[in-house]
Amino acid sequence: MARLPILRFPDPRLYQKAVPVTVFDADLRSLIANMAETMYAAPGIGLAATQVNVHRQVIVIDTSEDHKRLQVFINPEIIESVGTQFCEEGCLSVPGIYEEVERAEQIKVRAADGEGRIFTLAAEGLLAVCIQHEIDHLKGKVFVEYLSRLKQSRIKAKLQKQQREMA
Ligand code: GNR
Ligand code: NI
Repeated sequence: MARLPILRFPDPRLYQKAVPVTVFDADLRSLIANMAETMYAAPGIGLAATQVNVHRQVIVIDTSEDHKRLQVFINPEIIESVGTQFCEEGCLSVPGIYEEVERAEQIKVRAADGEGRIFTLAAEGLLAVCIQHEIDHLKGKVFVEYLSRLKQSRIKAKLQKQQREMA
């Protein structure tokens, strides 16, 4: 297992659209294991392959307290969404920024697991928010794009300053 470097907003590679997974092999299982390790180490409650510069439709999520409920979503699709909720979101690709975003309250998602078995899952609350946030990453969308342009440019400036200070 290995920790993978996470791309930071506004890295243009975060805007790439992920392609569906067609082969469920050892390579995919190793990507999933490395993404899980990277997410737990960060720490975060979700990670999309896009964030580690792999442009395939792979998501890992664990919203449990004890880090024992890893959920894997390959080629996920939201097939139903109901209601709205507002949640203060953060993102490992936008470190230190937390902003309120509107999402569906309840969703049904269809996906494959790491072995290629199709399942559907009903989710609400934080899990539903996280799934929507991760599916956005696979489409090349970062949560800050829901914010005003003024907020977006302030966030860009702040992260670019952070990067300069680290260099
Ligand atoms: O760790 C994360 N926390 C979080 C909190 C509220 C809404 C969404 C998230 S996802 C985020 C990890 C991440 O960046 N996933 O792409
Ligand atoms: Ni994110």
